[in-house]
Amino acid sequence: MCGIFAYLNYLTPKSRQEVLDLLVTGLKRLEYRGYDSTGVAIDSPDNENIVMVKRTGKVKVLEEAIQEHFSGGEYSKPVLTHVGIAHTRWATHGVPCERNSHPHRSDDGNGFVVVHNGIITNYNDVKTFLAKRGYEFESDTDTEVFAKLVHHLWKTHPTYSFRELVEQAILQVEGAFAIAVKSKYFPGECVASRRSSPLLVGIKTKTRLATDHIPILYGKDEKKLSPDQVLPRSESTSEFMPLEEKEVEYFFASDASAVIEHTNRVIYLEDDDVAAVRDGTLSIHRLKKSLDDPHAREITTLKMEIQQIMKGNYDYFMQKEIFEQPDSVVNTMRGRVRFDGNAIVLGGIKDYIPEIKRCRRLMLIGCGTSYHSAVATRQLLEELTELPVMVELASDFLDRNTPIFRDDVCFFISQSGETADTLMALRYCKQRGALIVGITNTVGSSICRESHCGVHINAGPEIGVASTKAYTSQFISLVMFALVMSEDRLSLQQRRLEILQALSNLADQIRAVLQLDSKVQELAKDLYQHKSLLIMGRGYNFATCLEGALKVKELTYMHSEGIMAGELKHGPLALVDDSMPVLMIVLRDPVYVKCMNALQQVTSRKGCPIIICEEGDEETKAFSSRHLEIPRTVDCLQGILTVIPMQLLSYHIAVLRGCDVDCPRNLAKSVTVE
Ligand code: G6Q
Ligand code: GLU
Repeated sequence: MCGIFAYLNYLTPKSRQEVLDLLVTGLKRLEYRGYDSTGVAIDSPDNENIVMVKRTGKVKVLEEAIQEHFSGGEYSKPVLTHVGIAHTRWATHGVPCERNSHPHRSDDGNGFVVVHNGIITNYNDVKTFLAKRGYEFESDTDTEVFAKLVHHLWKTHPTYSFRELVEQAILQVEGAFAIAVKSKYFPGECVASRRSSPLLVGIKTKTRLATDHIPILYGKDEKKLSPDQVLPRSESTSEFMPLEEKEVEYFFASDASAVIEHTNRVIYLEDDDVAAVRDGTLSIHRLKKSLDDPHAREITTLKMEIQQIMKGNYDYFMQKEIFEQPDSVVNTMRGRVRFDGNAIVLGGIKDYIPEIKRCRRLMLIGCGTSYHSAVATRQLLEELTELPVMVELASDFLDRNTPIFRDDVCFFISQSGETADTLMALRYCKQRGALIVGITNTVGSSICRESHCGVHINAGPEIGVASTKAYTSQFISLVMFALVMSEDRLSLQQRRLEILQALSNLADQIRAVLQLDSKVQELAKDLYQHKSLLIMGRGYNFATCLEGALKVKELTYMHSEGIMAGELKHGPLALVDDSMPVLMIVLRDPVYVKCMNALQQVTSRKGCPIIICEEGDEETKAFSSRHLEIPRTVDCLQGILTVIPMQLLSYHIAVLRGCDVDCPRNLAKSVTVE
């Protein structure tokens, strides 16, 4: 999810032009997170209103628009106190366009404006509630409901403070958010909050902050609060700073890369914290006090450089994205899988399910890693939909002029949503009357727009050219579709419950597999000087072999091949000897015996395979001194867990070989040419 940046100067003279420069620079520091549109909101020169500029495209486009709209005279006069908010958007609800860009407003008078990262999953309910009370919506986003909800609360609770209005609003919304809100009715105030999306507050004062924490307040404590509990005090006296010295600046941001150049003193907000600045004083509030709640939020000192902050504690974006997968798979399921009721709702295709159930066959079409997600889920789709399922490489599908019929349902899987081969295949099928379903990570992309319906995988922007978290989110999205299709099949309910249960454990199990990182790094040292790596498996793990081999090829420039273990005797076994690196996936699933058979074929030719097996499987481990043990999950989800070691292995081999992990040679993140 993308970028929030807000800046509040209190008794610190800044012109609106300087504030806008700060806001734009803050967005530039967040560009690396990926986005499709931008926007800012500041006080109007007459201090009576709020003015906004929003644009699709790069921050540069916004910067040019700001220079066009907000330059000269009034904007160069310094103001002592001001609040500006800014946003880079990665669309989840509503295509990238000016109308859908943030900030979003409560009414034509810009009474309240909000910037939001994340997904408000119950936005339709909130929208209905507000529409019944006369609110008209101007965007297709989920975010807009928040601005209007705060406005509605303001109208119905005139005595509420700004902080209380926002607090009451976040009580009503579900999903993930990081938000910053400003209002013309509360000049000089800013309120921010988060739930499942990151948000921090930077503090900059003329004198060193004497305090290293901000107390957490509950309910209406702020009226009882003694000044020294919240005012940053100068070091020199035990009193809090006299008014004229209370110059202070606050920075609200999605991550520290946007703050570090201004201050290294930051507070990382926790879920459901509400941070409010009023009269230059920062206070942090929580609605409910729980036993393990600390009494305060610590003001930490950043020690990282900007570059490092952008990648978190990781050296490469791809590495960061591998480790994001416990969270990205949850985001893919968020608001869709109801684990309590074992129900699944895919809003983007639910109206088409009856038509899909009557179709002749399902066709899954994609390229590269996206194609592999189709291979990975084909067997489960056949099982739960009881329909024929074809998986096709888009390029080959077009070369063959594959026959397509009106009662076909064609899925187009694409992280970027712009891959030329996949898009051409989509248009080929659409011309022939098939139903088109897009499975993409990019709202507003060509494949997204040209599909009749679809599922947004919500993996968040993927920066590394080699796809990792998008693969597992595509995988999960197709599994969710299979579960939706079998909702009314009595004979499949037990199977569905088993899968839903496994989905609820997936994030923790991915975390457990990621713990193997250092062990994988050791294995990479054995492999990185070789010329080739054979990866063997079958059944639900054949896709992992294909995907693992692709990762090795594209990241390390080594040859690698995913081999169907059942094919060994038909040729590939000739490659095996005591010097050929082999990795085998052998899990306790319906094809375990056949995989053990393949393992014995390899070891009897003096092969020394690395084995990916289930935790505690002593029988399988006995075949090799090099093994990676992964947690047990339902067979159709094993591919999520077995691909992680492959992602890590290809990463570590690439590092050892000195390759550019994020931008492998000859490759692009989106192949928009055929
Ligand atoms: C894999 C690469 C590449 C990608 C394809 C399809 O790591 O990223 O194989 O999967 O080029 O791209 P889209 O998913 O964007 O269509
Ligand atoms: N869901 C919001 C939208 O689609 C915010 C997306 C984001 O995180 O940028 O506008």
